[in-house]
Amino acid sequence: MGDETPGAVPYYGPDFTRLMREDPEIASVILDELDRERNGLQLIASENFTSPAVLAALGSTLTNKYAEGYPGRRYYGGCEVVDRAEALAIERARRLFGADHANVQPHSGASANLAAYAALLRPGDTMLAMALPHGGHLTHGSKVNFSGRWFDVVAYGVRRDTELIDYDEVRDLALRHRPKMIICGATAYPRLIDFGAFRGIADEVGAWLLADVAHTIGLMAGGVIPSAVPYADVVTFTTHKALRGPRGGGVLCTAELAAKIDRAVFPFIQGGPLMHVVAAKAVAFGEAMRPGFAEYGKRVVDNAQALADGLAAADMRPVSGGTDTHLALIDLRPVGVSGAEAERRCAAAGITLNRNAIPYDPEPPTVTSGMRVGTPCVTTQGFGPGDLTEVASLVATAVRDPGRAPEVRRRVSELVGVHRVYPSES
Ligand code: DSN
Repeated sequence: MGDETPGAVPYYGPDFTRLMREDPEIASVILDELDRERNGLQLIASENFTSPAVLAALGSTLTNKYAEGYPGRRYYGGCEVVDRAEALAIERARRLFGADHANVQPHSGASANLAAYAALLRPGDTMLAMALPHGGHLTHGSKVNFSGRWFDVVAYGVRRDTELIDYDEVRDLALRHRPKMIICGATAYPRLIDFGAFRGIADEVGAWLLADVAHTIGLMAGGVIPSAVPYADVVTFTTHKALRGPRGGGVLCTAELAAKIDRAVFPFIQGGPLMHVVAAKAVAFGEAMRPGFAEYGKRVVDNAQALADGLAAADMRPVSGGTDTHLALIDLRPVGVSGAEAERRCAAAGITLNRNAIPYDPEPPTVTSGMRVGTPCVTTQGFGPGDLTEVASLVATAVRDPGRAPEVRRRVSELVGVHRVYPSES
């Protein structure tokens, strides 16, 4: 601790009253966003509410420090203090996920993927990855992303009848195209991924296996779903989704790839790490190691299943019939409303979710035939499966009957009043 006057609260950074005084415009943005998060239902599957401890680390003076390099081998002086934050983050990530090596510096999931590709591929190499319209990710080879421009991308999808990954198709494509890397992991796939099957296919064709578990790492941390770590050569992830940490990314890998991954993150794709974010990641990993986090993860999944079941009962069809994870992808064609329109109607009723392509979607990505819903946020604020059954009925009413938006909004206000986000005593 610093040499503060005994009994005084040490100055560590955040001082909101000062921000209100010195920059009321930005202070009001922050207060308005807090109000928005508190007063509506947040069903975006990739969002969460971080703890006040994570926010405190984010708002700290660690943001001031340049620390290019890694703990104990930096390119700047004065890194001995921030080294402790990064060493803690690395050690906690390794323990939490059971990985040989962790790199906690990627600024985002996209940066983590870029680093993994930089470590193991060269431009022009072939990668086999899930198509974005079937639930993949921009950085898995979309034409509008660097990955689609720099690599020769072969895409696999889900079967039309089951809406599940077709492992036979993945194997056939791998045998035909001999990719240097196979990527598994998705942003809108509600079912478990068979990492063992992907490992087998990768071994058969001599490919690296990258698991991008940005969405599900929080469920893996709690042991609620099987981990990708024992199977993949490289695991990339984000810290801000079900894991409930600060916005950011990370990479886990085998000991054999550690040096390559570290060199790819810095100096190849990034300069100075965001040390306040690294410290906040350490806080989140520490929180996820506590016994209550497994219970949180289990409840996230129970809640998603209750939400998917409730929507199915209102003729809003969950793709693949349901979910094993934190999210459900909903086919809105049975109710004759586009994804874009459903997103607008829900927003008018105080419910935030996103339109999303469904597999074989006839509509363009700006319109879509589907919506994606997820339960990390509402679970953090204390909702249980019974509440999610009611939330499903509120979503269904908002989507089907926009004239009832005020009534839905009133009930949303009551529910979020009971399960308050950032209650003042937290
Ligand atoms: N944009 C994230 C999501 O919402 O799933 C993925 O990067």
